[in-house]
Amino acid sequence: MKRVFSGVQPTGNIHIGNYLGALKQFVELQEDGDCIYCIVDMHSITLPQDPKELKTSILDVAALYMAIGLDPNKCTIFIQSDVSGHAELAWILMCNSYTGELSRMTQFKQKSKDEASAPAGLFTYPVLMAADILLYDTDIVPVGNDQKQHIELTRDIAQRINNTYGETFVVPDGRFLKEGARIMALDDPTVKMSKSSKNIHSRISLLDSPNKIKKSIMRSTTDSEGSIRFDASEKPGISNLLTIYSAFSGRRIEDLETEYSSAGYGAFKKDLVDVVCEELLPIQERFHEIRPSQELLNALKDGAERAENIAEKTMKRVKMRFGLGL
Ligand code: AQP
Repeated sequence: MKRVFSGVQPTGNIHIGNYLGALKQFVELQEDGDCIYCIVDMHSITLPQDPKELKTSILDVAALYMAIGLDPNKCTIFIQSDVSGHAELAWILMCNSYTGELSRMTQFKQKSKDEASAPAGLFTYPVLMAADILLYDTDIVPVGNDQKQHIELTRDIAQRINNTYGETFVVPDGRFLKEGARIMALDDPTVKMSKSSKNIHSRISLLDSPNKIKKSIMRSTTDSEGSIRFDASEKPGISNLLTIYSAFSGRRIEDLETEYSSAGYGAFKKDLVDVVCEELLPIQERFHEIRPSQELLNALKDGAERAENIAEKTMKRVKMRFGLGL
């Protein structure tokens, strides 16, 4: 059975980019993989967070994991900071990473560009991500394709250590979907949809009301041509909406182009609102049941115990290879 690992940061509300790029894959994979899904709270403090909001957000993400269909009887769900091996391994990996390779990470460049002085954690966070993955002898990492560079870095670090210290880590592969690998912002389809954008209409969050979903889709940026066809470079707005429609409905983009060949953008957008609401409203219902439940806390506690067990074995092996400790 392949080991699968992935995570989501508890910063802001999970949006349909996170859902279509990563979370939907999580659900699919739990059927025949040994899946470990983490709420990566230590990643979120690379930028300042309000402690109360962070606590709430961690439980929101955990409840959303379960609301979209992750079953704690089939997979492991836990909070990253509950397993100390992540930070411990990150330090060892950091000593085997280079500032040159870290400064090439595009996410660091983007996230640090508005900071007068970027925290060191923002610079080294791809190494913490590598530690998250390598700690669990992961074979497959389901993520959106904005994480491709980080997966490559993880592979490089693992191979480097294996070559120098002997077989220590499983070298993981990323798993990227064709549809939904990168959902773009609704207000600016040249940048990815993101939790941290200041414009709430740039994204659809999984917990948005039908009214908000409608507003965000109806005012999304398209073009003046008026024809519904996929052309990511010339028509990025409508192409992004076609991708979202296709990913939610499971229908091929070519079929949607044919169906809407004589429709206007308004009619297409209205139907897209329905398709999105149809999938998100039942998730929201389940979320509100699970969020206050003891079942959620039990799942996280059991998940942390199982994760800790695996992590402990890896850390023993790593320390032995490096000659650390007694
Ligand atoms: N726009 C996207 N399209 C497809 N997949 C995406 N992911 C993120 N944005 C998109 C995937 O979602 C997973 C969880 O992401 P994350 O929470 O760990 O962090 P992120 O990539 O930094 O997400 P955001 O929403 O862009 O947050 P901020 O604004 O805080 O940076 C990952 O698998 C990611 O690939």
